[in-house]
Amino acid sequence: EPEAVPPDSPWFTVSQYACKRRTTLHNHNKILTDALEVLAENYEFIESIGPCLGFRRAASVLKSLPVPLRNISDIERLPCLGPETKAVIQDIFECGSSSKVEEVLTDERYRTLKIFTSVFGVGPKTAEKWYRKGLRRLEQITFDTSIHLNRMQVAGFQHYKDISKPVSKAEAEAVGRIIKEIASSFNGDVTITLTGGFRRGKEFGHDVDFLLTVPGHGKEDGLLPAVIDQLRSQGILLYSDFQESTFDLSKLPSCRFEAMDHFQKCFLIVKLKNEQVDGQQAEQTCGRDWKAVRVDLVAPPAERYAFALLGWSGSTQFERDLRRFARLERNMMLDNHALFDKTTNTFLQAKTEEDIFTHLGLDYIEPWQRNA
Ligand code: DCP
Ligand code: MG
Repeated sequence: EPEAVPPDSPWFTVSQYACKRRTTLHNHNKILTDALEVLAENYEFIESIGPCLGFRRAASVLKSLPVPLRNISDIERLPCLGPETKAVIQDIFECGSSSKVEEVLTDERYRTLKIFTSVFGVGPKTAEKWYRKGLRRLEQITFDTSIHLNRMQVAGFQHYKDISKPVSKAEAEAVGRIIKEIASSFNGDVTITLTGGFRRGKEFGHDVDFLLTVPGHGKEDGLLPAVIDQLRSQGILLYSDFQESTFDLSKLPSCRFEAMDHFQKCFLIVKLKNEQVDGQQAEQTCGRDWKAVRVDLVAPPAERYAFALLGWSGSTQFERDLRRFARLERNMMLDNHALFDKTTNTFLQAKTEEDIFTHLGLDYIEPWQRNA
């Protein structure tokens, strides 16, 4: 690890906005950020959104530091670190661990909700409901006949073993080749872009996210249903949830800028054969030669590509702060579809992510520097 930097060094001028920081995957303060993220998650489970975001923001600030924090006095100059965060950091400096975090980690409710929410389709609300019924283990859920599982959850339990394993970069690329080949037969001009964590340089992810675009107005219509049909007829579609586009340009000025976007998209589980993955032996896993993988496909209109790409590349904390920065510092509204300037009442057009950063008056941050 690099030496500690003196407190008058320029890196101590850290912005409160993740979009003004460069955060690579090299986290010099992982012990601290892991601890803070446990607390954030615990608050998320009890639906205390304020404290949850506070701890996530604090962890994000620490992830951007080029050196490990060594001294409690170093944190005085950093933004977004509240008294609770400081107490946790102090405990870790003094005792090697935080009693508050240890308490959460052994808490039955936290541990149970952590397990339940690890199932595809199960959020904190459902997990909480099951917990209150006295349920503690996944097997109890599948055997409890009074519990109604939706289609997504059924698939989540069915493929739990596979989709709770991390997806490797090689597996993500193999999925990309399959989708590219299928989508190209629908439209030869289709572009497939790997987004999400893999675009930020991660070696592993919980799913694979792709943006599919076709040049020309409305040419993406029907693309995803065609891809889904083809995956099904190849016998490699294990689950699909297709969401038709609700994107309407004429309604844009009045539309609410929100987290979920309105593009045509689908959430899939596909069968990935070992032989399709580079460098993977054709070994048999649990007596079979394939693995179930979670895949998200999004097909925005071509002229929305830059916004969709920026929005789907993450990290979630980076996205949150981009929007917060636009709103509070620029009087603009940013979402996955558009950037609206409230001062001039105009939409700002963008062909590339760089264009959007320029409109916001921000230095360009590369995808691999967005691991906030
Ligand atoms: N995203 C977002 N807001 C949401 C959901 C997603 O801004 N409510 C964006 C940010 C994410 C990206 O979409 O980075 C992809 O979502 P994932 O949940 O797949 O997140 P990652 O790809 O970053 O992580 P993982 O490696 O776990 O898949
Ligand atoms: Mg992802």
